[in-house]
Amino acid sequence: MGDVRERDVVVVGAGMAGLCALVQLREAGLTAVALERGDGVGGTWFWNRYPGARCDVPSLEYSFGFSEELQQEWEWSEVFPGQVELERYLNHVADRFDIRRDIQLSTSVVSATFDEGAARWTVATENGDYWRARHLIMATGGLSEPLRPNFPGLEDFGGRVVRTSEWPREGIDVSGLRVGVIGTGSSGIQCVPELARDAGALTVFQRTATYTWPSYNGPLDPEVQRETKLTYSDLRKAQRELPGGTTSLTGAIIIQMAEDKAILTSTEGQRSEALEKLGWGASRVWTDTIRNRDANEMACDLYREMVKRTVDDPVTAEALSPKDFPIGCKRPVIDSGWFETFNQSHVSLVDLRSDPIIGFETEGIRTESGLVSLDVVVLATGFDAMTGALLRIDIRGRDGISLIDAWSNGPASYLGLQVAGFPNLYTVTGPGSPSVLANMVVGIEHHIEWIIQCITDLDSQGMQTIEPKQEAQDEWVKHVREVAEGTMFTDDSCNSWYLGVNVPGKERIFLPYAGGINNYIAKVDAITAAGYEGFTLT
Ligand code: NA7
Repeated sequence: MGDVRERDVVVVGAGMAGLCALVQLREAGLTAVALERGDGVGGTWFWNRYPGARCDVPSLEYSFGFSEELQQEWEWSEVFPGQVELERYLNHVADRFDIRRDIQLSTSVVSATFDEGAARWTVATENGDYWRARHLIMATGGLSEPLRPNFPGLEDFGGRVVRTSEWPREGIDVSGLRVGVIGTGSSGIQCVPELARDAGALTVFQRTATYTWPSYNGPLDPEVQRETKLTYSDLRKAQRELPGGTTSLTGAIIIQMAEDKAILTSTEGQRSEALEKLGWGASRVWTDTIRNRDANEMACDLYREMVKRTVDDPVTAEALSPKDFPIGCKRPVIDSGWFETFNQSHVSLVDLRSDPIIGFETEGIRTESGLVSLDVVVLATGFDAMTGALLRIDIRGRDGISLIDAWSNGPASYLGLQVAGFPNLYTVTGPGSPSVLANMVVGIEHHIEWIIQCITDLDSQGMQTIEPKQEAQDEWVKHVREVAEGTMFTDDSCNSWYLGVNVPGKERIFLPYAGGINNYIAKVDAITAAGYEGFTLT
């Protein structure tokens, strides 16, 4: 082993969670380093720089609340922040709090091993560096390990292939080019209208149609921003008291969209009225669609009616209408002109259900019905969510047990924060925590606060390690499963990345905690107040 550098804490990742951790670790008087794979900070907002990349939580709420000065001085320009603005914001955070000196960029962590005798983690990087620390914070992000589907003949393609999650900094000029996009999740749906603007021809290859709602994004009213800032701490408090961690009604959190109305008992007249008044929103305002599949199907009908009204070509409209799974099973997407884009004459859809991809050829993509000639192919094919980035690293806890083995039956954790057998290892917004089901920034800040409080408490009590008791972890895993049961998240027809089914071979397990971040925070607070109930401190 070469040079080994020592800190109190090693943080893996310098995205939102890593930056938040560094600022607060420094304030708590702890030494830390963040090891970051990218050559810049920002995590998700560093990598996903494809045209149209935008957050689905409003900017005033998708921002840090840990510093009053920061939230007062930063000015957001749009209701929903785009990637460029978010990356600029996160760079500002790094500069403002002078944390760049604690960040080592272009550094991929390959392994982390717990030394029981010394109660230290040793972290090895691809560059051959070693770091030792008492605590290891995995701030690796929930959607940071891209899926790389193996399309036959991909290497033979004569054009350019680019992933939305690895979009080049200098951008790609698609002016006049024939562009193909594979994948119609958030990333595909966001980039298609933007690419269509310049492309000579655009072909979208869709395997599953998506429920997506217009974001109605636009410039942020300066008066709204000013007023929000007058009582920002109230807003931050309110976020933690709501299931989705946001007060926004247009955000991604479907559970908050429900008014006090059941669709099952509604009249046809009421449903038509909802369509006329609310348009796309008509499919999201009912209380009984979250747990009742029949109710949900009625809301889906309203949704499909809107697709029909928006897309000119009936065959394309039919193919773009989601059918076999309920609203709310997958993460709702917000878009800027997705359906309208298909009314442009140079944009076409290939429905892979009826016309599957056979493979790539030099000229383009061959489907059963023929060859689509292409210059550029954009892969918007998603991520190995929530566990991919953790399991890519060879993490070994007590007795050399690997996280891969510990999670061979699915990711088990206590509170989504710690794993039995892996002392002083923390998974920020890990599986088993609300994470992707709530405003991520609220989840991140809450976890970082908890971790730093925990380290401080250990130090003041003369303790070296903390880890969950097996029974407490088992109970939590059971609770996470029970909370999601009976919701659309776990409906048999649901094939979401929340369930891991988009990854070949990944066990079908619902990964995040669906009980609401408000309830989650209350539970964590109670456990902490009871002297870290369910944890072993040594
Ligand atoms: P998603 O939501 O996982 O979407 C990936 C898309 O790629 C989805 O439409 C997939 O179809 C499609 N896909 C994946 N593999 C293939 C293959 N082999 N052939 C054809 N199509 C394929 O990822 P995103 O990046 O869009 O969004 C992830 C999250 O980021 C999003 O939920 C927001 O939270 C932000 P499928 O549906 O599996 O049939």
